[in-house]
Amino acid sequence: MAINRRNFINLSSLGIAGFSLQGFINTNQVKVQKPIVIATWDAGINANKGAWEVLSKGGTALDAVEKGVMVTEDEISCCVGLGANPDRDGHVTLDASIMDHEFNCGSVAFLEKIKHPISVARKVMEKTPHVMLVGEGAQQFALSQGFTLESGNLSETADKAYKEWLKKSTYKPVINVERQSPTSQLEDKYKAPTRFANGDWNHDTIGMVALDIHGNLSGSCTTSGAGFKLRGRVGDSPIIGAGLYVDNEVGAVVATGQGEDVIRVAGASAVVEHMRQGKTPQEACRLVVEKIKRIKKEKANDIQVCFIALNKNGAYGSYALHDGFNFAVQSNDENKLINAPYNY
Ligand code: SD4
Repeated sequence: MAINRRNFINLSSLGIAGFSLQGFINTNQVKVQKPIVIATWDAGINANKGAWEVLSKGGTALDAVEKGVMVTEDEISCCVGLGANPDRDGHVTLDASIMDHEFNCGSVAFLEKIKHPISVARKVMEKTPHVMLVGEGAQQFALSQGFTLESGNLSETADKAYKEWLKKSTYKPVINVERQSPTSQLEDKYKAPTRFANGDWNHDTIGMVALDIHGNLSGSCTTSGAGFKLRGRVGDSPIIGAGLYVDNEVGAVVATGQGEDVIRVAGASAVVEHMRQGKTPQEACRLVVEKIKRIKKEKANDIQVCFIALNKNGAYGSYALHDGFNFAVQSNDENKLINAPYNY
């Protein structure tokens, strides 16, 4: 049965136990919503389209999450791929990870001049006995696999932003407070109102999790990390268990926001474990966000952390520390942006 808005409304008005507006799950009679893909931020709309081309033809979640985030890596945005903002020394350095339904995983960190870090991460997973390659070694490996070395020149947008940053040269990561990036390439119909615009937006990520028609989950994550970061800084996105985790018996989770604080709590893995204990995807995300808030105390005001989660039944949910995070959901040919619930 196609799960659409009318089914949601009918079921909810009947008060069926276990029905949840964050997805579709009936605990008495579980219906699996598949295929389905969800991705972080407004860039997730275009990324989902890439993933849906694979999923709608019966392709695997693994292929879908790679193809999906490649769309964002190709877009000139401030935060993903080679067009992104550089580190404080003026170099774009990229982190990415991918994980399938059988605990296979691969990642790259501090990778330079390679266009599709997510595909290098997949090669690490499939062609090496390792999980993670970094820096020069990751680049050498990429070249050995046929990837091309790109110029390393900053995109026009990043060059402008870097020159602006150099005037102050302060290192103060700023939480993502806007629902759309200044360089958003979304069609107007998807654009959400920008709130709390302060002009300081400086980091972002595309993270994606998908459930395919065969009932398998996979996830991917790719980013330039925090804009104007210290050279060599690596965030949560390439750390399996922090930025990304998939357990096919339970669910798949990806994180975005202040990576250091996601790493501290093994964020994505922690969300999966809460789902294993019976929490809904949204509750599981909320519990980990609240833990980060407790740990950070008053410093929680200054950071943003967000999770999106998809369980093995295709129910999804999200939770953010602050207002301003949204994510895109594609299923049954509908692709929509949802504002995540938040703590503050
Ligand atoms: C990082 N988590 O490198 C990434 C950045 C991010 O929204 O997701 N920004 O810390």
